[in-house]
Amino acid sequence: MLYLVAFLLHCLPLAMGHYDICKSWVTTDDGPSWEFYACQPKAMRMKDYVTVRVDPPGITCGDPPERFCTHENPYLCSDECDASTPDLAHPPKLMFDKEDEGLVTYWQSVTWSRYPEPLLANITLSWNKSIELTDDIVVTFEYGRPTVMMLEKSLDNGRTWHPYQYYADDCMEAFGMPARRVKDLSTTSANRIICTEEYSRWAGSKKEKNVRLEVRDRFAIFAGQDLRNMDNLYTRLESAKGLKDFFTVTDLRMRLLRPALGGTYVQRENLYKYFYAVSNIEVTGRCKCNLHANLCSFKEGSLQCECEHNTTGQDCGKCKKNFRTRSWRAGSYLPLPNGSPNACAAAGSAFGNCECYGHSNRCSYIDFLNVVTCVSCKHNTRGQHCQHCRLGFYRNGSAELDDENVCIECNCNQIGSLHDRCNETGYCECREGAAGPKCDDCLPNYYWRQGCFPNVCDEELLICQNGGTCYQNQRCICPAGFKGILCEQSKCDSDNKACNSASSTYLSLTPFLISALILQLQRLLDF
Ligand SMILES: *[C@@H]1O[C@H](CO)[C@@H](O)[C@H](O)[C@H]1NC(C)=O
Ligand SMILES: *[C@@H]1O[C@H](CO)[C@@H](O)[C@H](O)[C@H]1NC(C)=O
Ligand SMILES: *[C@@H]1O[C@H](CO)[C@@H](O)[C@H](O)[C@H]1NC(C)=O
Ligand SMILES: *[C@@H]1O[C@H](CO)[C@@H](O)[C@H](O)[C@H]1NC(C)=O
Ligand SMILES: *[C@@H]1O[C@H](CO)[C@@H](O)[C@H](O)[C@H]1NC(C)=O
Ligand SMILES: [Ca+2]
Repeated sequence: MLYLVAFLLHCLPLAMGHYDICKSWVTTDDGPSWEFYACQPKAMRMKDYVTVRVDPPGITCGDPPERFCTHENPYLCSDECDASTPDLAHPPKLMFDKEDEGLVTYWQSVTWSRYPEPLLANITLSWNKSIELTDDIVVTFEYGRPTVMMLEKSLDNGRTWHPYQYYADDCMEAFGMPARRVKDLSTTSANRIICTEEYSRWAGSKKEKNVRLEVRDRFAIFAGQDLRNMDNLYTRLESAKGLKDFFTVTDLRMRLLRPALGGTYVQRENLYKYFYAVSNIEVTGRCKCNLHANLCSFKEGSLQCECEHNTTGQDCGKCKKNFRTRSWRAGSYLPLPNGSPNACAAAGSAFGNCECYGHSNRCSYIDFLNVVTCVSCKHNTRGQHCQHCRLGFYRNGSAELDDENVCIECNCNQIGSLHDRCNETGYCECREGAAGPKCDDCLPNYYWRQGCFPNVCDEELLICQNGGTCYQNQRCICPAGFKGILCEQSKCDSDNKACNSASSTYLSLTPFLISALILQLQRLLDF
């Protein structure tokens, strides 16, 4: 049986091509069952799914209509761009259309009439989906390629941008970078950001039209010419995270910084021949599905992986609900040639029957207790199944047990609370006088000073005696001749008659105040 499984594992995916299928129905001695494999979608022409934006506003030619010339024929300015006439308009969508044979269609910018102010344009392509490039990005320019441009990329739907490649006829002058070629890169520098002069020099506007980001040449560093040894490439993509990310994008931006000059300096007397014109942008890649899908479809305006292995999300980046027995993992190209699916698993499945609610990857058998228990529960959980919250944390009522946010820190005030544990609704246990869910408030008649202390006095009780005044609820400031916490004691000698009488008056008048005093003293002593 083992032999049969091994045989099937070995042959089926290979018969289909590399990582093309996610599962297959196989027959073993134990009967038929599913086998699962690491899988990825086919490469596609990504320009069919892109959203484009051209900046700044007004950079597209034709509004108002404008004449332009070519470098070959600089004084025969017979061409015209007019946005209101379909045949003469050059909107951005013409960079992505299917061209009928012989008819080249292109987006075109305004001419450089505002020279010497630079002629700048950004072309931003967005997919709202992570894409792994599988072939060169090829941008086709009509009427000459820019002398200076750069390519940027984003991995987070345009929130942050990073340089991808610099292009100039003189890299040192334009960007302060030495010129390099991808062919000269090595295995350790395959994801280096370079400046290249290969695509920016004047070669006649008809001859060399393309500007590339060389993906194949970079693959070839590992897979050899003709990309024969893809296994070696996949092994490298697996072990070097930076390398995989290098070929992954959600957005691309071309920053056009200086147009073609026709091999000479800018001629101020004829600025109608300087502009950008792009007829095609070819981006070939596959949806990034973390090796958990072999199909990627265009739904509701966005590409989406059709996730297998009980994963879900736009990139199959998490486990489906009820399949979070262990933490999510991307599928793996390794071991060669078929990889590992790293499928998400439901409770009670092959994972030794030990449910950890996705907070642990590992179970361990404890011999003397004869139990299997989760090891190193994450997300502040604990317990045999990571089903409890660690001390000092409480259960998030709106989160499922397999949610990363399932345990919330108690955050008890260290001074106001007895310990850092709390009850199921996050209430801490307070010391005397303290109050509030976190014990950082004081009860009425208490004041906060490194903890809650009982008020000795306050405005309403007017508890300070013999004309004493209350200071911040903490003590009575006594008039001359009186002392004590409530100024209840006379300072007079006992053999002074006048004093004795005053003191006895006080005693006889206010037995209530004495008991209040004793109460307050008791509180202070208890504390
Ligand atoms: C192009 O995008 C960059 C950011 O990547 C921005 O700094 C620049 O101002 C933009 N240029 C134009 C012309 O919109
Ligand atoms: C991006 O894709 C997500 C997931 O498919 C979708 O919910 C969202 O609406 C999309 N955003 C845009 C701007 O298309
Ligand atoms: C996913 O879950 C279903 C049950 O809903 C199961 O039949 C299938 O085998 C699971 N797939 C994997 C890869 O675990
Ligand atoms: C409780 O869990 C929900 C669902 O995951 C989460 O949105 C919320 O932020 C969590 N609450 C706290 C206080 O962490
Ligand atoms: C937690 O303590 C607070 C305050 O003592 C109380 O109101 C609440 O009912 C307690 N919650 C539980 C679940 O015991
Ligand atoms: Ca076109």
